[in-house]
Amino acid sequence: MKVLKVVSNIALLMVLVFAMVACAAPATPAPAAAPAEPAAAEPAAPAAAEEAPKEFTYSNMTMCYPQLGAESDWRTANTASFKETAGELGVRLIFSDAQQKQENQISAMRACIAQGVDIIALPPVVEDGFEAVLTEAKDAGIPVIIVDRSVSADKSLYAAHIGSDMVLEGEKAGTEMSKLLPEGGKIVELSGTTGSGAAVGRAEGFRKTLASNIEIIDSQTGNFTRAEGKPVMEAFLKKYGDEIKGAFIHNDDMAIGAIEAMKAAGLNPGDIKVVSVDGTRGGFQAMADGWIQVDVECNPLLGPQTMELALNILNGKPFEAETITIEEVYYAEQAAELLPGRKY
Ligand code: GYE
Repeated sequence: MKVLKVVSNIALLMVLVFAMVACAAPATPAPAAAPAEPAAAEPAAPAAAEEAPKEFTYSNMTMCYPQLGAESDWRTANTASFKETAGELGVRLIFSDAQQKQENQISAMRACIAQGVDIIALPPVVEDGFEAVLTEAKDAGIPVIIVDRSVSADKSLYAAHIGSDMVLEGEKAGTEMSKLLPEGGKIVELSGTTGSGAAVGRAEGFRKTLASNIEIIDSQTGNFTRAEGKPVMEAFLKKYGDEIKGAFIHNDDMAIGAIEAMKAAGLNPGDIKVVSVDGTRGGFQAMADGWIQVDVECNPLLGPQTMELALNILNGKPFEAETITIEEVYYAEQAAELLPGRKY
């Protein structure tokens, strides 16, 4: 571009000199706008084209995805879904990993706003505290799609939400736990990241459908990771021993950590009835091995739908403000058969 400009400037000079010599015009400086031809040589876009709204396509769209972390197999699959879809469609994806820290996620969003991306897809680590940065995006004219977990911010601050109904997942888990413990009994809860839409919704839904003869004697967070799930279960086992008849665990990674603790304590599969969430391959394997009785599915493969939604938003086409992922409930008996077909 620079070379082009230099060449066109030289051309402009030559034409000017030629015009001056040919017309024997007085040697006064030529007004800048005088030569019509050389001006046309400048590759300036006509004003009208600037005013026309840009037609977005996958290949001219830049999407920012400030991922919240890499805490679970669910998250790994979610990241892969966005990266693979972007690669296939030709979308330019600006990806970052906030390591489960909200301040990192907010900084990543601010960097994207400063770069002038076309759209931001945000999987919020927690529900509260995104108002300021969402307002900044809105003021900059950058639409935001909330992906996966929810935010507590006013709906006017973002364009759409796409993800699971976490309350419904909790309700399904509560129903299943009630079926697993018809006689009732004491159970524990290993909850997800404190303040996250996933943990808040699942806890709420679970309590709605749980039979009244079942008592949640303790609930602690394992932050959605295997590493933190294991010590939480160890502590529960130490404290309550064989009083524990069931465990509601908010994701498969924490369940896998908790199973390690159960094995170490000498328990057998099924001694504690486990209801988990996600339906990852790891969860299915644990079901096939008898450690998890029921797995409530939570689908992480949100890349294709989110990118299609983004295109509609950017092009001013009609779009759904709320898209809920359709999900199943899986049982230990089906696990071995379905495991090879699981996509994450
Ligand atoms: O269940 C868990 C992940 O927000 C739905 O986050 C997601 C949850 C998912 O770490 O495994």
